[in-house]
Amino acid sequence: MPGLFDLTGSTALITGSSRGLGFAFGEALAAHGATIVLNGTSAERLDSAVKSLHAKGYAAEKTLFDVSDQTAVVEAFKTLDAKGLIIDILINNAGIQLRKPLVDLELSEWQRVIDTNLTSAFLVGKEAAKRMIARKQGGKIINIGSLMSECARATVAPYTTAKGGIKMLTRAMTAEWAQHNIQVNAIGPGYMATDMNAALISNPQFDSWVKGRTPSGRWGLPDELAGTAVYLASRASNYVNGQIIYVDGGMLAVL
Ligand code: GCO
Repeated sequence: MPGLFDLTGSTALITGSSRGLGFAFGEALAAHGATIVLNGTSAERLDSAVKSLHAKGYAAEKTLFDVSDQTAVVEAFKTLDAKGLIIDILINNAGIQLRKPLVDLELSEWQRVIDTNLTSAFLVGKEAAKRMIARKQGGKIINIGSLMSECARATVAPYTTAKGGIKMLTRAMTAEWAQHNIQVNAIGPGYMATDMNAALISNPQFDSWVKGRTPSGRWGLPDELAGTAVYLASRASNYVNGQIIYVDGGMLAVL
Protein backbone atom coordinates (compact mmCIF):
# COMPACT_ATOMS: atom_id res chain seq x y z
CA MET A 1 0.00 0.00 0.00
CA PRO A 2 1.59 3.31 -1.10
CA GLY A 3 2.15 5.92 1.62
CA LEU A 4 1.44 3.56 4.50
CA PHE A 5 4.00 5.43 6.62
CA ASP A 6 3.51 8.85 5.04
CA LEU A 7 2.84 11.55 7.64
CA THR A 8 2.54 14.43 5.19
CA GLY A 9 -0.12 16.90 6.30
CA SER A 10 -0.03 15.85 9.95
CA THR A 11 1.30 17.84 12.90
CA ALA A 12 3.06 16.14 15.78
CA LEU A 13 3.58 17.60 19.26
CA ILE A 14 6.43 15.90 21.10
CA THR A 15 6.97 16.77 24.75
CA GLY A 16 10.50 17.05 26.06
CA SER A 17 11.89 17.17 22.52
CA SER A 18 14.71 19.75 22.47
CA ARG A 19 17.21 16.89 22.80
CA GLY A 20 17.58 13.14 23.45
CA LEU A 21 14.90 10.66 22.48
CA GLY A 22 12.28 13.40 22.05
CA PHE A 23 14.35 15.17 19.41
CA ALA A 24 15.06 11.84 17.70
CA PHE A 25 11.32 11.20 17.51
CA GLY A 26 10.89 14.65 15.97
CA GLU A 27 13.51 14.00 13.29
CA ALA A 28 11.95 10.62 12.46
CA LEU A 29 8.41 11.95 12.02
CA ALA A 30 9.66 15.04 10.15
CA ALA A 31 11.54 12.81 7.70
CA HIS A 32 8.19 11.20 6.89
CA GLY A 33 6.45 14.52 6.23
CA ALA A 34 5.02 15.61 9.59
CA THR A 35 5.21 19.17 10.86
CA ILE A 36 6.90 18.98 14.25
CA VAL A 37 6.05 21.03 17.33
CA LEU A 38 8.97 20.74 19.73
CA ASN A 39 8.41 21.28 23.44
CA GLY A 40 10.73 22.03 26.31
CA THR A 41 11.40 24.47 29.13
CA SER A 42 14.66 25.97 27.80
CA ALA A 43 14.11 28.62 25.10
CA GLU A 44 17.77 28.36 24.08
CA ARG A 45 17.71 24.57 23.61
CA LEU A 46 14.36 24.73 21.83
CA ASP A 47 15.55 27.42 19.41
CA SER A 48 18.64 25.37 18.60
CA ALA A 49 16.57 22.23 18.05
CA VAL A 50 14.09 24.01 15.75
CA LYS A 51 16.97 25.49 13.74
CA SER A 52 18.48 22.02 13.38
CA LEU A 53 15.24 20.65 11.91
CA HIS A 54 14.84 23.70 9.64
CA ALA A 55 18.41 23.15 8.38
CA LYS A 56 17.28 19.74 7.13
CA GLY A 57 14.31 21.29 5.35
CA TYR A 58 11.78 20.07 7.89
CA ALA A 59 8.72 22.04 9.10
CA ALA A 60 9.17 22.73 12.81
CA GLU A 61 7.62 24.96 15.45
CA LYS A 62 8.28 25.28 19.18
CA THR A 63 6.10 25.55 22.30
CA LEU A 64 7.75 26.42 25.58
CA PHE A 65 5.88 25.07 28.63
CA ASP A 66 6.30 22.87 31.70
CA VAL A 67 4.36 19.67 30.96
CA SER A 68 3.67 19.14 34.68
CA ASP A 69 1.97 22.53 35.11
CA GLN A 70 -1.73 22.24 34.24
CA THR A 71 -2.22 25.96 33.70
CA ALA A 72 0.79 26.12 31.40
CA VAL A 73 -0.43 23.08 29.44
CA VAL A 74 -3.91 24.54 28.94
CA GLU A 75 -2.51 27.93 27.87
CA ALA A 76 -0.02 26.29 25.50
CA PHE A 77 -2.79 24.45 23.68
CA LYS A 78 -4.80 27.67 23.37
CA THR A 79 -1.75 29.26 21.74
CA LEU A 80 -1.34 26.30 19.39
CA ASP A 81 -5.06 26.64 18.50
CA ALA A 82 -4.59 30.34 17.78
CA LYS A 83 -1.61 29.55 15.52
CA GLY A 84 -3.70 27.01 13.61
CA LEU A 85 -1.46 24.14 14.72
CA ILE A 86 -3.83 21.17 14.85
CA ILE A 87 -2.17 18.31 16.77
CA ASP A 88 -2.88 14.98 15.01
CA ILE A 89 -0.04 13.11 16.70
CA LEU A 90 1.09 13.46 20.31
CA ILE A 91 4.21 11.82 21.71
CA ASN A 92 4.29 12.05 25.51
CA ASN A 93 8.05 11.76 25.84
CA ALA A 94 8.96 14.24 28.61
CA GLY A 95 10.74 12.53 31.48
CA ILE A 96 13.45 12.92 34.06
CA GLN A 97 15.47 10.38 36.02
CA LEU A 98 16.49 10.58 39.68
CA ARG A 99 18.62 7.77 41.09
CA LYS A 100 18.38 7.59 44.90
CA PRO A 101 17.44 4.90 47.47
CA LEU A 102 13.77 5.05 48.48
CA VAL A 103 14.62 5.55 52.15
CA ASP A 104 16.56 8.70 51.30
CA LEU A 105 14.01 10.10 48.85
CA GLU A 106 12.27 13.37 49.74
CA LEU A 107 8.54 13.70 48.94
CA SER A 108 9.33 16.67 46.70
CA GLU A 109 11.79 14.54 44.70
CA TRP A 110 9.26 11.72 44.36
CA GLN A 111 6.52 14.16 43.29
CA ARG A 112 8.74 15.89 40.72
CA VAL A 113 9.47 12.61 38.91
CA ILE A 114 5.86 11.42 39.04
CA ASP A 115 4.56 14.80 37.84
CA THR A 116 7.07 15.10 34.99
CA ASN A 117 7.01 11.47 33.82
CA LEU A 118 3.38 10.45 34.38
CA THR A 119 1.00 13.25 35.33
CA SER A 120 2.23 15.21 32.32
CA ALA A 121 0.99 12.49 29.98
CA PHE A 122 -2.47 12.85 31.52
CA LEU A 123 -2.43 16.67 31.33
CA VAL A 124 -1.11 16.93 27.76
CA GLY A 125 -2.99 13.84 26.55
CA LYS A 126 -6.26 15.25 27.87
CA GLU A 127 -5.86 18.57 26.00
CA ALA A 128 -4.85 16.81 22.78
CA ALA A 129 -7.63 14.22 22.99
CA LYS A 130 -10.33 16.81 23.66
CA ARG A 131 -9.41 18.47 20.36
CA MET A 132 -9.06 15.18 18.44
CA ILE A 133 -12.51 14.09 19.66
CA ALA A 134 -14.11 17.44 18.79
CA ARG A 135 -12.53 17.39 15.28
CA LYS A 136 -13.88 13.86 14.65
CA GLN A 137 -10.81 12.99 12.54
CA GLY A 138 -9.12 10.65 15.01
CA GLY A 139 -5.50 10.92 16.09
CA LYS A 140 -2.42 9.16 17.43
CA ILE A 141 -1.09 9.27 20.98
CA ILE A 142 2.23 7.59 21.75
CA ASN A 143 3.33 7.43 25.38
CA ILE A 144 6.98 6.70 26.11
CA GLY A 145 7.43 3.94 28.65
CA SER A 146 10.56 2.08 29.60
CA LEU A 147 11.97 -1.30 30.58
CA MET A 148 10.79 -0.02 33.95
CA SER A 149 7.22 -0.31 32.73
CA GLU A 150 7.78 -4.05 33.37
CA CYS A 151 10.78 -4.47 35.68
CA ALA A 152 12.20 -2.58 38.65
CA ARG A 153 15.78 -1.69 39.41
CA ALA A 154 17.06 -0.45 42.77
CA THR A 155 17.37 3.37 43.25
CA VAL A 156 14.93 4.42 40.49
CA ALA A 157 11.60 3.88 42.31
CA PRO A 158 9.73 7.04 41.24
CA TYR A 159 10.82 6.58 37.61
CA THR A 160 9.78 2.90 37.72
CA THR A 161 6.44 3.73 39.27
CA ALA A 162 5.78 6.45 36.70
CA LYS A 163 6.73 4.23 33.76
CA GLY A 164 4.52 1.43 35.08
CA GLY A 165 1.76 4.00 35.22
CA ILE A 166 2.48 5.03 31.63
CA LYS A 167 1.75 1.44 30.51
CA MET A 168 -1.60 1.38 32.31
CA LEU A 169 -2.50 4.98 31.37
CA THR A 170 -1.99 3.91 27.73
CA ARG A 171 -4.61 1.21 28.25
CA ALA A 172 -6.91 3.58 30.16
CA MET A 173 -6.72 6.13 27.33
CA THR A 174 -7.49 3.34 24.85
CA ALA A 175 -10.55 2.31 26.87
CA GLU A 176 -12.04 5.80 26.48
CA TRP A 177 -10.61 7.20 23.24
CA ALA A 178 -10.39 4.27 20.78
CA GLN A 179 -14.06 4.80 19.95
CA HIS A 180 -13.05 8.21 18.56
CA ASN A 181 -10.54 6.64 16.15
CA ILE A 182 -7.66 7.68 18.39
CA GLN A 183 -4.97 5.01 18.60
CA VAL A 184 -3.07 5.14 21.90
CA ASN A 185 0.07 3.03 22.23
CA ALA A 186 3.43 3.16 23.98
CA ILE A 187 7.07 2.59 23.16
CA GLY A 188 9.33 1.00 25.77
CA PRO A 189 12.94 1.92 25.01
CA GLY A 190 15.66 -0.30 26.40
CA TYR A 191 18.99 1.02 27.64
CA MET A 192 19.62 3.76 25.07
CA ALA A 193 22.77 5.85 24.69
CA THR A 194 21.34 9.21 25.77
CA ASP A 195 22.42 12.11 28.01
CA MET A 196 20.08 10.80 30.74
CA ASN A 197 22.13 7.60 30.83
CA ALA A 198 25.56 9.20 30.52
CA ALA A 199 26.47 8.34 34.13
CA LEU A 200 25.56 4.70 33.50
CA ILE A 201 27.44 4.44 30.23
CA SER A 202 30.59 5.86 31.81
CA ASN A 203 30.32 3.41 34.72
CA PRO A 204 32.36 0.35 33.62
CA GLN A 205 30.39 -2.05 35.82
CA PHE A 206 26.98 -0.81 34.65
CA ASP A 207 28.12 -0.62 31.03
CA SER A 208 29.33 -4.21 31.24
CA TRP A 209 26.05 -5.32 32.87
CA VAL A 210 23.92 -3.72 30.13
CA LYS A 211 26.03 -5.30 27.38
CA GLY A 212 25.92 -8.71 29.09
CA ARG A 213 22.21 -8.56 30.02
CA THR A 214 21.06 -7.38 26.59
CA PRO A 215 20.89 -10.20 23.99
CA SER A 216 21.99 -7.69 21.32
CA GLY A 217 25.08 -7.10 23.46
CA ARG A 218 25.01 -3.29 23.27
CA TRP A 219 23.26 -0.04 24.21
CA GLY A 220 20.54 1.12 21.83
CA LEU A 221 20.86 4.24 19.66
CA PRO A 222 18.11 6.91 19.76
CA ASP A 223 17.47 6.65 16.02
CA GLU A 224 16.73 2.94 16.47
CA LEU A 225 13.40 4.02 17.94
CA ALA A 226 12.49 5.92 14.76
CA GLY A 227 10.81 3.05 12.92
CA THR A 228 8.51 2.18 15.82
CA ALA A 229 7.58 5.84 16.31
CA VAL A 230 6.76 6.34 12.62
CA TYR A 231 4.78 3.09 12.59
CA LEU A 232 2.66 4.09 15.60
CA ALA A 233 2.22 7.63 14.20
CA SER A 234 1.08 6.38 10.78
CA ARG A 235 -2.00 4.70 9.34
CA ALA A 236 -0.01 1.47 9.34
CA SER A 237 -1.09 1.11 12.99
CA ASN A 238 -4.75 2.14 12.67
CA TYR A 239 -5.95 -1.13 14.25
CA VAL A 240 -3.27 -1.24 16.96
CA ASN A 241 -4.43 0.09 20.34
CA GLY A 242 -3.33 -0.09 23.96
CA GLN A 243 -0.05 -1.81 23.17
CA ILE A 244 3.49 -1.16 24.40
CA ILE A 245 6.26 -2.07 21.96
CA TYR A 246 9.66 -2.72 23.56
CA VAL A 247 12.71 -1.65 21.57
CA ASP A 248 15.26 -3.09 23.98
CA GLY A 249 17.66 -5.39 22.13
CA GLY A 250 15.76 -8.33 23.61
CA MET A 251 16.47 -7.53 27.25
CA LEU A 252 12.93 -8.20 28.49
CA ALA A 253 12.59 -11.38 26.42
CA VAL A 254 15.54 -13.27 27.90
CA LEU A 255 16.58 -14.15 31.50
C1 GCO B 1 18.30 3.53 34.81
C2 GCO B 1 18.05 4.06 33.41
C3 GCO B 1 16.82 3.40 32.79
C4 GCO B 1 16.77 3.70 31.31
C5 GCO B 1 15.53 3.32 30.59
C6 GCO B 1 15.40 1.85 30.46
O1 GCO B 1 18.69 4.32 35.69
O2 GCO B 1 18.13 2.31 34.99
O3 GCO B 1 17.90 5.47 33.41
O4 GCO B 1 15.69 3.85 33.48
O5 GCO B 1 16.94 5.05 31.10
O6 GCO B 1 14.41 3.87 31.21
O7 GCO B 1 14.22 1.57 29.72
